[in-house]
Amino acid sequence: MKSSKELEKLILKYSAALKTLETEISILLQDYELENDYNPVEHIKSRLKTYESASNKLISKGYEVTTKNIETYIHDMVGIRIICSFLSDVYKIVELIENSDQITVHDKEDYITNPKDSGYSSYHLSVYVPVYLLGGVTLVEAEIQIRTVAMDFWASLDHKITYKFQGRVPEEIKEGMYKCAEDIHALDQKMLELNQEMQIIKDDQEII
Ligand code: 0O2
Repeated sequence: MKSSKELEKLILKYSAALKTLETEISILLQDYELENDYNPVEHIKSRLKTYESASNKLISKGYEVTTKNIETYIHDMVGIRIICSFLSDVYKIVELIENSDQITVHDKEDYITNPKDSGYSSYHLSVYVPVYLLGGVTLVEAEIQIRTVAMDFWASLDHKITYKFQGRVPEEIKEGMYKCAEDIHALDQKMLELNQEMQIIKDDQEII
């Protein structure tokens, strides 16, 4: 199946969806910055899930590796990660995307308010983006992850640990990571408060 036209079509569809999503998000953010003189984003990463990674995910979920099953059961073939400085920025970006006419949000998971058992923290939006191909328009599923720099630091080490131990992570490392996730949450709160205090002092000085 790997070299079939069917698979090439699927990859074309996902690549087009990624480009549409990147463009729409970039326009929304530029417009927000013009309106508010503030850019809530540190950086953005995007990726198409590899065929190998999609196949492994299908196998781990107990499904046969077919293009149909990739379309049905893999919800994050197209992925964008938006990294911001402050907790409040995460929710600003969620609101921007929810109000977009191009992107349809069909599911959201607030792992910041309700972190995963591992300690993983991030805001996930499952969305549809329209893709125009010869046969007409199709809605393609994508996942947008929005998180702070600190949460991203945690997630990237967690990803390395999971990969190193091939999923069988020793208990003491799991506990250490959970503790770090708690510390990161407290740090994000403190940084947000300091930023708000700084803003109030700056505004007062401007009035004087
Ligand atoms: P990768 O390599 O990042 O693509 P689903 O993926 O929707 O079938 P699930 O697990 O309910 O199933 O989805 P969820 O919770 O939205 O998580 C999807 C993605 O979130 C993962 O994709 C990771 O990117 C990230 N994620 C979730 N939990 C963790 C965690 O404990 N640690 C880290 N580092 N990332 C996490 P993939 O496909 O698993 O991985």
